[in-house]
Amino acid sequence: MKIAVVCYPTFGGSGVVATELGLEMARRGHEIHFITYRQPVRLALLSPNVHYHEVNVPEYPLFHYQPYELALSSKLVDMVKLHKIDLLHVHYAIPHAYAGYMAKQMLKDEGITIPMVTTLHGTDITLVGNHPFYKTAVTFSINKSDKVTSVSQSLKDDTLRLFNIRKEIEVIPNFIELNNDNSIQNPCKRSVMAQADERIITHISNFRKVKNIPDVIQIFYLIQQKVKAKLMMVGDGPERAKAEKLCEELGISDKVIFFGNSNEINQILNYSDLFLLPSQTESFGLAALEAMACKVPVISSNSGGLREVNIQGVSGYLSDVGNVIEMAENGIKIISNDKNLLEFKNRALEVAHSFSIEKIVPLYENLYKKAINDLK
Ligand code: GMT
Repeated sequence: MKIAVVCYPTFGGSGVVATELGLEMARRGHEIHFITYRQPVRLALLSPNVHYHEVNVPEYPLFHYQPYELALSSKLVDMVKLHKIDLLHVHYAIPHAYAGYMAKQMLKDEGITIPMVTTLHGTDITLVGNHPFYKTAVTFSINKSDKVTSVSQSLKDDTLRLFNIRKEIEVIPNFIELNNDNSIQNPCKRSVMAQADERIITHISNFRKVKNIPDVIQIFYLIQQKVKAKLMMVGDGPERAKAEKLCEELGISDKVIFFGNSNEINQILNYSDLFLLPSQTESFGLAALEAMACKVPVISSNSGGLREVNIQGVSGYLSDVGNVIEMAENGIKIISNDKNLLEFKNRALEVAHSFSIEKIVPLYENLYKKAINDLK
């Protein structure tokens, strides 16, 4: 199949999933065309089956808002015609499903019918999409998609509760490539991060408000009073400066390393003993799965899809949003004892196996085939 993939190319779960899915489909022999405004961050290597087409939006001073959807839908039409693409897969309803629908209509006018698969990732539904200013267009674009998938049952339930959806939504959870241990080729030293007798606790996100960054710091603050530990804060975003200030106020700056955005996620996770994700809302929590795949138990909130990823008492513990005391107590329970920690580490990896790339990607492959056949 020849598949056009539309996604956000930045550091963020939806872009990561779109890129990894595209790359795996390319490895399975399909031809993949990423169509977006910048080369996706995890698309380091282009291969003969992987192509990238940049969407350019010319700046025009008279426009207060530059019309990205217009440029994207035009580019989609041009690329579908030029490369004889069979299917569009748009990640994120806003504005990708909308632009995809416009492209489909323009192609139809030229006698070309092409199916569109829309994958809902979370913020497009729970945080932005149901804003009254967007809701009508988001509902329309979802209903006009040929196939709709969501990354968790919780997100499917939210979508059906918040929007008037007439389309079937198939849950296809996010996935992880196990055995992708790039720390072997490129080892970073544990001693750079912590002393031998200190536990390593990690948080990775884009530091948006929804990630409850102050809770991450508070949980660590409580844990380090009982267990010698260092906190690795990986990623960047609007809440980072406040987090650094909070560490200063709590007198723990020397125990917290702020890495900024990093391409060495696996190396850092491979040395980690605990992962913190106390988010306000999380449709899936890909970062938690990435941690579990590196044998790192997870302390998370119980919001949204996290309940489907982090299994209570097995791969870690879940608590109500904001209950930092319970989260810290559970964290201490896991890391204060070597035997207990090892058991949690092994079980975290076991749970991650149920989301392996080999299990999940065929679900997309079958859905693509169905979408193409349904239009024949
Ligand atoms: O919240 C983020 O970190 C970014 C956001 C995105 O749009 O990329 O992530 C969403 O999609 C991810 C991939 O499916 C999920 O793992 C995240 O849980 C989801 N974020 C939220 O629901 C807040």
